[in-house]
Amino acid sequence: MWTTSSLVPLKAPLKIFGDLHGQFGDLQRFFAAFGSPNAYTGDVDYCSYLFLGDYVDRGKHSLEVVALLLALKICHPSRVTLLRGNHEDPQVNAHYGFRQECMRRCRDGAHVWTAINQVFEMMPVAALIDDVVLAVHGGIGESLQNLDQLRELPRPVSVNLSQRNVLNETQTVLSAAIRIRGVPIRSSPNTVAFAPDRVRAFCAANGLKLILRAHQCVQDGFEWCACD
Ligand SMILES: [Mn+2]
Repeated sequence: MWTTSSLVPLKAPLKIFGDLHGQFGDLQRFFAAFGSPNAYTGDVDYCSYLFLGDYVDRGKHSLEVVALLLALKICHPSRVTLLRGNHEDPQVNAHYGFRQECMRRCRDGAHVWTAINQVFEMMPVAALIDDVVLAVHGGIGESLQNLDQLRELPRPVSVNLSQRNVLNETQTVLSAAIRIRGVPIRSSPNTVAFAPDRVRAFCAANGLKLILRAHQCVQDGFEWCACD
């Protein structure tokens, strides 16, 4: 992760996974249904895997999700990309389950929790697929203007998402939420909303066809937004 830019260049074909949130069973089901990064039975020789962040918290098996994804990253470094989500932050995952899981299940839980959060600080925040699809966990917020701003984001970085009113670009990309007409956004101090007009303008200015994101739950598992 250290050797790549904060905006990772990727090539299709790709399989892309949204928030896992400690649901190791769901990750196993996805791999069983769609193939896994496996040199023997899988398709990792011609297909890449992109995970959009929020590996920990909420579910009961954050440790298994993180351990498996990091092992896959080590086995297939150029084929597996792990982006950072807003829960890859100690200020957040101390409160939504990951810290408690480490303390309960590991002999030296505090050390495990701290060490894994140090890995999170190294994760890139965005990927650019075939130069035309931007993938991020949260979105583009209100202030992001171009892809160079993403490429230049510093790492390792502690973003402290719990802090009010001091959003930097990394925080914005990780926690931005899209405002869909008629659907209110759960307001929190670190939510930066962006609307379909921003999506269209950002795509036009940067030669993009699509922004691909996770972070917000939708009824059918995926949803199109801001399409003409
Ligand atoms: Mn999220």
